[in-house]
Amino acid sequence: MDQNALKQAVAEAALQYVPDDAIIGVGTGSTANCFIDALARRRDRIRATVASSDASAARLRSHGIKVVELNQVAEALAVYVDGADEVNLYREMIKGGGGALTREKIVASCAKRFVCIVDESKCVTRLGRFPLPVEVIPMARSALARKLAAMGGDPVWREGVVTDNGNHILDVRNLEIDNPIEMERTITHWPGVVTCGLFALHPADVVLVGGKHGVDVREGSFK
Ligand code: A5P
Repeated sequence: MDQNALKQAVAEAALQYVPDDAIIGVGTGSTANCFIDALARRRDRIRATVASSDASAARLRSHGIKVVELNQVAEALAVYVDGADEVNLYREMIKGGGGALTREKIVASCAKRFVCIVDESKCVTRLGRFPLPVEVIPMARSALARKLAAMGGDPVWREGVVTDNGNHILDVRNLEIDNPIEMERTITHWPGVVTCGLFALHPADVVLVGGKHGVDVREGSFK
């Protein structure tokens, strides 16, 4: 099975976590795109969606799926479905390879449940091989790059990329992520950081992993 087929398999499997007549959160990236395409078949059973990026909103609308702003939604979203760049056994993730990390974290935080959909290449025992994206206010970029370097990382400005929020992204290689929760807390508290791509304080509730033997469901506590 090629990687795209694995992404489609987990996207299909995620549909069972979508209740009828609900408002749901939808992520960003190639795996989330597979989920959006699968969702299109049952568009009549969805009340609305909240998208984590302009790109996902456009794809949802192209399928005739209703998209609303998060500010229009007064209730908790039933579920948030999204991919990840890396996920560990504790369901902690690195996200933001597609640059949508801030909106992803916001929409995920408004959902009752985060269902992460990945192919097996994203599963790691230790986070950090994938460069950690950090969204920063443009005027703070160089100062924050120095702080990330002092922490042991090698930050690289994702030049030419402006996020949907008008900000810049630093991709940080070679960080020793011994404690993802602590690192997320530390980086997020620096003035000028909008958010970092660690999703450890609020990890996924369920991870669906697509492999050659089918879809593996990971949930429950490991800690
Ligand atoms: C988008 O900003 C990211 O967080 C994506 O969820 C992540 O990069 C996974 O994308 P793919 O499904 O394309 O690998």
